[in-house]
Amino acid sequence: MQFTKTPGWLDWYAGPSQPRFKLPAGAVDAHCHVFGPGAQYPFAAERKYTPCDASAAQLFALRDHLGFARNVIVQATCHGADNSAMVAALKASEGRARGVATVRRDVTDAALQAMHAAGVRAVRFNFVKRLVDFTPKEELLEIAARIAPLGWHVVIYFEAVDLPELWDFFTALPTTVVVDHMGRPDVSQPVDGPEFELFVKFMRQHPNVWSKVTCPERLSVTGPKALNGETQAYRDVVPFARRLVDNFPDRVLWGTDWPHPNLKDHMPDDGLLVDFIPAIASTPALQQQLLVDNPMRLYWPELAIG
Ligand code: 0GY
Repeated sequence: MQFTKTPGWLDWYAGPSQPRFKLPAGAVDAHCHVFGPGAQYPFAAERKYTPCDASAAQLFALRDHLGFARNVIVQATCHGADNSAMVAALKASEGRARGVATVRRDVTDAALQAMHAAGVRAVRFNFVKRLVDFTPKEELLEIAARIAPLGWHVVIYFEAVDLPELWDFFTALPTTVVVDHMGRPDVSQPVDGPEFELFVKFMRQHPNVWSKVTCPERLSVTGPKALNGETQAYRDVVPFARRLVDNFPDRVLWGTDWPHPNLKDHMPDDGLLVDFIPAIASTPALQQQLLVDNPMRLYWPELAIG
């Protein structure tokens, strides 16, 4: 099947730079996607965007170029609940990738078991209205109850303004809960303002909640350019991510978000994204937790040390 990508959609950055920051041995890119290729793994009828192709082989080439050892591949909404592209990528990784799936309530136990064998360790519940249609919360709770015995967790994606309304649902989930992109804060607001305070409270009061300190390119208003003598790209995102890394060093994850769906103004150089890491995890010990110890504990517990 032939697909035409959504107008204005930027392709992922070919030829990323070599990061200056050297990743610790065993680092995990804990948030990335594969798209198709559409001719082999068609995009879902219910999708809200049509991406460019971004194959498993291209993801693994990026992994090796940047110096990561492993990937966590998150099912993208453009594939709906057909996890076959993601699962094929897990199989092709030969144990170096784990997956986060999207499932509906009619998923069979056999399908869950097959995904587990391939390396899936979580489901994603998405509440970002531009990406998905509404799924009733009782359906999601039913899914959560079915995946919990497999040792899987739930990844949640939502906008910061929706946290108050979703709070009771999130805190009722029976598993570890991993939040995508810090709950998408409005980084033009103060880092100690009410919106982000609520997110910090969410993590403080609920030790089963983790956060990905990801997507500066998606959250930033100041953008990638250094301005007025500043040398820090995405500098408005730094205090938010840093606050989470400093306060919850054993419950944060980092990933590239390659191939960066839905970006229309600016496509990041993934090498420069890696160079952003020391700005938010300021010591080698914090970097080791963020990039190795935490993702290994969550996705490869059988290999994790300590
Ligand atoms: C991300 C962010 C986005 C998209 C998706 O599954 C997706 O389509 O996650 C977004 O548009 O904010 O994590 O890649």
